[in-house]
Amino acid sequence: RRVPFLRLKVVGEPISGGQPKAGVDHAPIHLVNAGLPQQLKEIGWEVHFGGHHQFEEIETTNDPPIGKLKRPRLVSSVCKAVADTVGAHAKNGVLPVTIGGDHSLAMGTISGTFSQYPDACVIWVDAHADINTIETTESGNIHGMPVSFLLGIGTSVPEFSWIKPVLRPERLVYIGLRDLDIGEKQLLKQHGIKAFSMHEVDKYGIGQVVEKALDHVNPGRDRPIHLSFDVDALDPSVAPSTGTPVRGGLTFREGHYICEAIWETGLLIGLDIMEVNPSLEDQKSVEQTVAVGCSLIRSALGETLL
Ligand code: EXY
Ligand code: MN
Ligand code: MN
Ligand code: MN
Repeated sequence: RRVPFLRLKVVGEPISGGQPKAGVDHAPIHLVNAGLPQQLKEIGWEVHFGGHHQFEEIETTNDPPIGKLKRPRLVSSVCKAVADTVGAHAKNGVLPVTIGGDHSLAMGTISGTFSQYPDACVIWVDAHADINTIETTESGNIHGMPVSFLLGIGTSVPEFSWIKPVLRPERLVYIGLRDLDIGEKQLLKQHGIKAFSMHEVDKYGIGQVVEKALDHVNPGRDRPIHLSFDVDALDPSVAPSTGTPVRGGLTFREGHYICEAIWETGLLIGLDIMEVNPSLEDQKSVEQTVAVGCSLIRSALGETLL
């Protein structure tokens, strides 16, 4: 196989704007300090570490809510910058690996990869569906909303009009869901979006779930795949340092199996690891969560067990 270049695009502050807890913007530094670039070199990648993305030019002081949406201009501007960066990497044949930061960032990463791969599909691994619209959001936290913007559902918000509805409902599949708002459940039904909750993971086992998920979004195994992995999909005993933990999640192996199986398709064109928050829980939990973030990335990028 041709080993594509990997540019490890690490994004830093102020990328916690999609949710209220400080610290999630520090995750990239922690994963890099834990040795991620070197680990990826050891499994055969040419790693280009782009440095920690800075957003000084973005005005953050005057950013009142739009409807319920909190910090909308900040989140929109950051995601637009991320879309441009990720899009440029994709265009140059570089595999963009984005370490969040909060999951609102996926508006940027997916807009970026789809600018180069419009026929791609998305596998969204999360405890949450992140599909709230301006009408359904209860919290106003934009990290609970990126999917709705990418699908182009809900009333459009002019500040986010740069986001094109690049994602079609049938090209999206979820794995790991277990904490949805009522409005989100309605949206999934209304748009016929396929989801494998923890119930299906228990019922079929993770091997069958990944196979069924791929059969849905990628029946010919010929579409590029963007994997957007929120570490809160994992059980809090596996990834404790995250902003919105929900019990009853994926085991360590189930999470890694998903990454390995997607690597095996040979179709991965974009990877996000989101919502590690090194400011939450004790030192041991932080180290554990950062290490899991690194190992999920290695698994998605071809690290073999034997
Ligand atoms: N559904 C809730 C909300 O919209 O606020 C919780 C969202 C948590 C989102 C985390 C990133 O996955
Ligand atoms: Mn720190
Ligand atoms: Mn999420
Ligand atoms: Mn989540």
